[in-house]
Amino acid sequence: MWLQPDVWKNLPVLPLVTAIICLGGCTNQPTEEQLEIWRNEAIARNAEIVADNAKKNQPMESNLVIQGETATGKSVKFNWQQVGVLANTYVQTTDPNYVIDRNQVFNFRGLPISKLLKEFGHQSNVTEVTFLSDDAYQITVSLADLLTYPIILAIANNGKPINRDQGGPIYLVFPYRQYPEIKQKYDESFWAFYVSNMIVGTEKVQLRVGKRTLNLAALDQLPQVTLTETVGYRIGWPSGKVKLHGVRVRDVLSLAGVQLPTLGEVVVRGKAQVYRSTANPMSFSAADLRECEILLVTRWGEDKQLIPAKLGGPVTLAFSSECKTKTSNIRWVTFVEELIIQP
Ligand SMILES: Nc1nc2c(c(=O)[nH]1)N[C@H]1C(S)=C(S)[C@@H](COP(=O)(O)O)O[C@H]1N2
Ligand SMILES: [Mo]
Repeated sequence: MWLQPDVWKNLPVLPLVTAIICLGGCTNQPTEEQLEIWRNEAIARNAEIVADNAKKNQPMESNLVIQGETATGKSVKFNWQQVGVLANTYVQTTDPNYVIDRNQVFNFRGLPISKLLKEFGHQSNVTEVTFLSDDAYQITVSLADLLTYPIILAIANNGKPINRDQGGPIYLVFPYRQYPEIKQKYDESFWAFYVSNMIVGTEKVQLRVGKRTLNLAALDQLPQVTLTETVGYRIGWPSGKVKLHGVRVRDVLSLAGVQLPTLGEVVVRGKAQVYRSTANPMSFSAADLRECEILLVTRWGEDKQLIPAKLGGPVTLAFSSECKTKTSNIRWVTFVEELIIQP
């Protein structure tokens, strides 16, 4: 019986090589013909990888949402075409993430954040703005700096859309060349790739559960639980254990009048694209909720301060490191917006 070609491809290479060599009398030298076949296979596989990467690197389209403590408190969503229209500001600067040549100057075109802030306003207590990316990466910049310097959400570089491997389609760019002082304050880690949300100050708690939307006062009615844990994502927080205060996901479900079926799951949706994937959702079973303290936290520290956007607030999913859920890939979720019941 002959193996089908696609079966060949999936076999481990080494045993196959040994087998073929031994058929030909157990020398250690593959024949010229065999080498030629392997060479062609390698070339074909390589072409496949190159094509695949090219596809992944297509500049993609992205929406941009501006929200939080804007003048009206409402959020605005721009589609890709509207983003393009707003991108009327040019910044010539080096790019600290262009490691091939850190002195090379690029001409970025993007949306001027100072103008967006003036257009949509901000409440008087606001001191910072947080940018969130598709991969849930987030960085926070002071409002004063955003109003002072031409910091832009770039969508083009030297006249071309920005590929994903260069931080596109929307890349936060700082005017390093014109304002060297900005470089001291905001290093390359502030150049956020694939930005999707600009959060002015911190949003109000608005948690969608089934048909209900719960605010902070509603969550505060539930039994309060404190978890002392090292925060499960790499932003803003003090290192080591911190006190997190919130409510149990299972209590939130009952408050909203939602029943979780015995074999059902609750999906925790965060704002970032990675938390909205339907293929790989962050979900917990009824058993997880029963056996673990899975919390939605809104406050932290000894003085129970509200969790600001800078730390992934106002609502963050947290659970104990001792919690053994059936799904091992669960992570802490920032900017939790919705609990979805799946039967
Ligand atoms: N969306 C997003 N932007 C990001 C990051 C990231 O993980 N996600 N990493 C930051 C950091 S820490 C640095 S140093 C630079 C370069 O990151 P890289 O070395 O992972 O390419 O991009 C910044 N922007
Ligand atoms: Mo970094």
